[in-house]
Amino acid sequence: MSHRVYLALGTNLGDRLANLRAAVHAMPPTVQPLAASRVYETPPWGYLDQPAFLNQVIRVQTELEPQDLLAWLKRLETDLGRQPGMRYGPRLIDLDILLYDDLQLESPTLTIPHPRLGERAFVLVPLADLAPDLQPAGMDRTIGEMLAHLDRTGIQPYGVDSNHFDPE
Ligand code: PH2
Ligand code: MG
Ligand code: MG
Repeated sequence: MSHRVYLALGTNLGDRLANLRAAVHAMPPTVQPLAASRVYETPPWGYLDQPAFLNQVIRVQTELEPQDLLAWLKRLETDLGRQPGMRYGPRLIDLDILLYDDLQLESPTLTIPHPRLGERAFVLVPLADLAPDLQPAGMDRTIGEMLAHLDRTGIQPYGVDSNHFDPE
């Protein structure tokens, strides 16, 4: 069965745009990107003394179950050159599962929807490019409604608009 999944991409080390592109192109054959938000430059959140991030959200179609998808994403982060580092600290590439169909899942290694989704403008701004009216499982507001309550100061579209595609 095919699942519809939203992934958050983040990077603040090296050639950030190349890191995002490499991640999208290196998805395993079982994970097909269907749409991509614009790329945004975003001020660091959580730990402030680090370079600005680029963030993007993509919609993918996959047959992988959540834990298998997570394992693939972790491997891809490592393959792309990510080194272990501090929580919320600088990273070459971060690939997080935001939403997986209407699934609600809580396990020691994975929580879906992403537990801090609603607090993070750097996730909601790109997600709203693709799905402003989507109401995540177990939440009482849409992406657009959650975003209206957040400070999006300093978040700017970055680079060329061809990063953005959404055939729907
Ligand atoms: N990721 C973090 C911590 N802080 N800040 C921004 N702007 N973008 C991120 O992707 C990000 C962050 C840990 O995953
Ligand atoms: Mg993250
Ligand atoms: Mg992560």
